[in-house]
Amino acid sequence: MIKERSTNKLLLLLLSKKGEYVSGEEISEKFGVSRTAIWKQIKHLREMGYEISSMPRIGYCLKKSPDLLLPEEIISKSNLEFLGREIYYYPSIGSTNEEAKRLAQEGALHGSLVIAEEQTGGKGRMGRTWMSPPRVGIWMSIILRPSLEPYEAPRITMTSAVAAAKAIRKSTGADCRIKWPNDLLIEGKKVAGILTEMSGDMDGINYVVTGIGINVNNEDFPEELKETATSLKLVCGKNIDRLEVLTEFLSDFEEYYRYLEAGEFKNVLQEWRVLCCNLGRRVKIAGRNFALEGIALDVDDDGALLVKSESGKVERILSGDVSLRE
Ligand code: BT5
Repeated sequence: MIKERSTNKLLLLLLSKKGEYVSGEEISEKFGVSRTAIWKQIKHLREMGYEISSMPRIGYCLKKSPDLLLPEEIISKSNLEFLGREIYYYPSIGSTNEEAKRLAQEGALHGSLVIAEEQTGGKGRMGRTWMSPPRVGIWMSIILRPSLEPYEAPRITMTSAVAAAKAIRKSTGADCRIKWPNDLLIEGKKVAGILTEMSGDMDGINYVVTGIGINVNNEDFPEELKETATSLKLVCGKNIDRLEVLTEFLSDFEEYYRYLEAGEFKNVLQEWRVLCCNLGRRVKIAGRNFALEGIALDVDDDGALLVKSESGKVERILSGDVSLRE
């Protein structure tokens, strides 16, 4: 596992002038380093997959980036306020949520991001696994220190769901829908999942980690997921730019999170309702120790699903797995 690295300033400069030549002289003056040191860094970037052309006496020009979710790529492609002030990037890790919790315990800043190209122990809810093969998806966790009460934490899952559904819709045109409580579906198949974990006590929330997994360029799934899972590539029939989906998601997340912090959760909820595919439909719910069938009427401010059961009674469901009946 490679530890988080400091931002590569040369890469940031080249990205900000993508397609243009930057002279060796300008680089060496800017960063106070020798021409040889620059050459070594260029060599390293090329080894990572960057296409950089060099012309004697003219300089270096970044032509093409590899398909990697590097912090420099995210920074240069987005205009974020609090997200990504710290970005921890890993080519491979067990679980970004586990790493984010560890970093949060150590004091990582509100808005820090933990991103991996591959997870070897990706987690779903209730001890389930999340398949996260290398370089095809967005496997990411956000560390938050919200001024919410612990019971309001499900609002963060809802905010992530709205932001992710919007980002997917914008960057692919696909009809991505939210399935309560934490799934995103396209054509009835799961394209993304959210896992929100919280640390808090009677006095309030210490931190929240919201983890999101989006299947972007997966070409197939193991037998047991074939019927239920999909990816943006499978839906659109072409490769999708992971960085574009990710940066859209981050800017949408910031937009909706602002409502959350400003006490205007109703704006998020309104979007959530429009995007949700459960409401008004017959659902079957499997909870940890209950099962229920009925009509999903609505969600409330705490993220609970309101289900009208056979007996006519409206039940408030806080967690569980939903299957759509008709
Ligand atoms: C979820 O759980 O859907 C939450 C997934 C969260 C994953 C992110 S990735 C970044 C962060 N770090 C982590 O370790 N996790 C988060 P749940 O609703 O319990 O669904 C899990 C179920 O989805 C599994 O039991 C499988 O049936 C199915 N599944 C597993 N991998 C999948 C995939 N890549 N695509 C679609 N379905 C999958």
